[in-house]
Amino acid sequence: MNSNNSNNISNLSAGLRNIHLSASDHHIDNEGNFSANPDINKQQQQQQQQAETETSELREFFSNPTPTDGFSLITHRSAPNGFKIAIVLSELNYNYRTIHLDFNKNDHRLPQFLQLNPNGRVPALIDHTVPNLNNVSLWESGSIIIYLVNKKCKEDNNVCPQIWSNNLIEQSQILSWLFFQTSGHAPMIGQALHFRYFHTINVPSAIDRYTDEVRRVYGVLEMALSERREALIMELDSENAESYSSGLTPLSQSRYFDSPVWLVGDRCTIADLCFVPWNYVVDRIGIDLKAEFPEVYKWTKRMMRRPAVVRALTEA
Ligand SMILES: N[C@@H](CCC(=O)N[C@@H](CS)C(=O)NCC(=O)O)C(=O)O
Repeated sequence: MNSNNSNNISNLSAGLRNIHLSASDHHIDNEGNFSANPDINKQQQQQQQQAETETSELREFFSNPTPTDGFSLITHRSAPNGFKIAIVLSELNYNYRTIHLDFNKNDHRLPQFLQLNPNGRVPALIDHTVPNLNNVSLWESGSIIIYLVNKKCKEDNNVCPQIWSNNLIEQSQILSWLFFQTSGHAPMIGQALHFRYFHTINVPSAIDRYTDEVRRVYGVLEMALSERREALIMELDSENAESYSSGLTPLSQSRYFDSPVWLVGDRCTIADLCFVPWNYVVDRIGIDLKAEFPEVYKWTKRMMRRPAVVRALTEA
């Protein structure tokens, strides 16, 4: 595991705070018409040739003997999906090394990398611990997370880790949130970030469309967590339940108003944890979780204090 990073600043935060617009790949003429920069193809070819001769963490990883222990997590310094895997590895106490891919050096197009992940994106994970199969490669963050919790469960004689479940109904509820995160949450924030910071022309309607969709998704989470909160208060604060139900006393007055609530069951699971790295960067698209989605904010803050999450966000 990367344990030499002793400072407390999250790499994810540092990476995302450095994102900037690149203006070199488009051209606007005197009348304001947009076109691809005529030199762009030439530039790209030159960059590609140069990239092919460069070194990088990933190239070094491939040119060295394959590790025989733990996991190798291939990610990027500002990739929330990579931090999701680091969090789960860390929660499960698995040892891993991190290899940072460099998109500027075309690492994602390397044939060896495409063999690990045909989609050419991060994260990819290699499990070096499977007997007789030194390299099991995994890709798609949701699928990697499911692999890891099931592997741990098997290793512990079918006693599932706290962040997973061996109850079929609970499993399906956890998976619903995990799939919702990977298909509805992450891609919408990704697109909102893209149109806000990376797209070559300013398209306000696209920025609005994706930012609104992210807000809708947070509305779904806020509602789910608020329902858990209400149920918890009604159960634990039963002597005041009638007063809360009739609206005479606001729920915010309950001493359980800040108690932990989770998406599934009464403990933190991968259903919750998979949202953390993206919640952490959503202020970059102008969403203020604390003001707009207070339950999501409390829930995220609680998870950010978990030692395994702190380790993953600072070390991966
Ligand atoms: N569905 C994939 C998404 C992977 C993905 O898009 N990763 C981002 C980083 S968070 C990436 O590699 N982006 C590079 C690009 O878009 O070229 C997963 O969950 O693993």
